Amino acid sequence: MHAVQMSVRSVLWAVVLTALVVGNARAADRFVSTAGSDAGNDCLSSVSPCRTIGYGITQAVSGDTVKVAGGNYLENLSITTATTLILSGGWAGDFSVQDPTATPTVLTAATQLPGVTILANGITIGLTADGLTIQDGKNLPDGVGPPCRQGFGGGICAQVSAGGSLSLALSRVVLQRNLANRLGGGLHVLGLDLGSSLNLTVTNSTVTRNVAPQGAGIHIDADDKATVNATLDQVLFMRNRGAGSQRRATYGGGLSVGIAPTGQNVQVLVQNSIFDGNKANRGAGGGLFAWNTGCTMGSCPLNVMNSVFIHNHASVGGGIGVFNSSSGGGGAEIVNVTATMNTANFRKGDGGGGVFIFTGSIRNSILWGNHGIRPRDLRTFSDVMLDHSDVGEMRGPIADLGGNISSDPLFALRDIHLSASSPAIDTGTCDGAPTTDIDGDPRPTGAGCDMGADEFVP
Ligand SMILES: [Ca+2]
Repeated sequence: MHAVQMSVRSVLWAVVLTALVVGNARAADRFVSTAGSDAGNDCLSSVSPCRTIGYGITQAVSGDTVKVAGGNYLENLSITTATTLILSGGWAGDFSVQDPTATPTVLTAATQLPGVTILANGITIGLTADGLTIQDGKNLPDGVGPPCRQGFGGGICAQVSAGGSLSLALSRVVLQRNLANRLGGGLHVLGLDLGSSLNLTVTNSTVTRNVAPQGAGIHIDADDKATVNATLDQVLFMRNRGAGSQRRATYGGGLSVGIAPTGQNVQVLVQNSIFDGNKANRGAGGGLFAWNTGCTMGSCPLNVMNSVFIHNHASVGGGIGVFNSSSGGGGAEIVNVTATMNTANFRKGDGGGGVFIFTGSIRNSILWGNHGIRPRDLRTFSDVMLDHSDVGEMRGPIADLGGNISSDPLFALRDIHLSASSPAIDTGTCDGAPTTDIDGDPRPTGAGCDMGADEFVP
C-alpha cells in the first residue's frame, strides 16, 4: 500500500471516528427515576438518575433519549422549543430492560392542565414517546391559563403554527381518564397557518375513559392552510365518552377528524384498530366522527381499514358517522371493517347504528347486527360506492360495484371473528384489501379474501 493511500485512509478513518464521537456526544441517554434526584444533576448517569421527567427534558439536548424508570410521576410536561427527543418509559430501576407492561411509567397530571403540552410555533419539534401512560390531564376553560387553546387536549395537546413543523410519534402509550371541555379528551392535534405541517403516528396504544364534547379519545384537526397527516395503527379506543355542559350534543366518542370549514388538509389512516364501547350521546359518530367536504373512492381524506366497531353508541352513526353541513356531504373510504352491535337512538330521523355516511366507499366490509332506530346498519345519502360487502338493514342511494350480500355473517359467539360456515368467507375482493387481517393473519387465506376485519383461518 502506498503511503498516500495510507494517509488518505487515516484521514477518512479520522473523519469517521470524529463523526461517531460527535454523534455519541450529541445523542445521549438521560435517566429519570422516582428514586433519583434533580439537584445539580445532568441526568447522564443511570446509577444516579434525575427525579422528574420535566427536569430530564430540560437537561436533554436535541437528539437525546430520556429514559424513565417505571413508577408514578406527578407532573405536567411542556415542550415549546425546537428539539428532537425520545421519551422512553417503562424501564427497570437499573435501566437494564424496558417493559412498559411489567414496570409502567405513569405520568399523572399534577395540575389542571394537559399532561403534555407541545407547541411548535414557527419551530421544528419531533417527539417520540414510547411506553408511557398519561392520565388525569385536564384542559378546562376556567383553568389557570393553559398555553394550548383553551379546552383543546386533556392528556396531550399538540399544536403547530406559524409555519412550524411537528412530528409526534406515540407507541405503547396509554391515554386514560383525561378531560377536555371542547376537543380531544385524550389527545388533540391541531395544525394552523400556511406552511405548518404536523405528522402524527399512534401505534400499539390504548385510548380509554377519556372525556370531551368532541373527540373524547382523540381529535385531529387543521385550519384550511396547514397540513396534518395521521396514521393510527393498532389503537384500542375503549369506553371514551362524549360529554359536555348543558346536555349538548357530542361527537366522536372514540375519534373525531376535522370540523368544517377547517380540517380540509387532514389526511387520516386508521388501521388494525378497535373501537369498543365509546359514546357520543345526543350526537353523532359514537366510535368515529368525521367532518369533511366529501370524496370519491381512492381520494378520501379518511381511510378506515381492517378495523372493528363494536358496542359504540350515538344518536346517529353509532359506529361511524361522517358529515358535512352542506349538501354533498362528508366521506370516507371504509375497507375490511366490521361494525356490529353499535346503537343509534335518534328518534326524530334516521339511525344508522353501524355507519352513517354521505360519500366515499365501503368495500369488503360487514355492517350487521347493529341496533336502534332504522336503518340499523347503514344510512347513505349520495353515491356511496358499495363493493363486496355484507350489509344488513340499509337505506339511501348507493353505487353497487358488485359482490354485495345481505346475509347473517355468522360471527363466532359474541365476537367479530367469522365462524367456519360464514357467507363472508372468500366472498370479498382482494382488490385493495390489506394483505393481513386485524389479527395479523394473511389475507387471503383459503380461496379468496373475506369480508370484514377478520380473515377466517381454519
Ligand atoms: Ca379467505
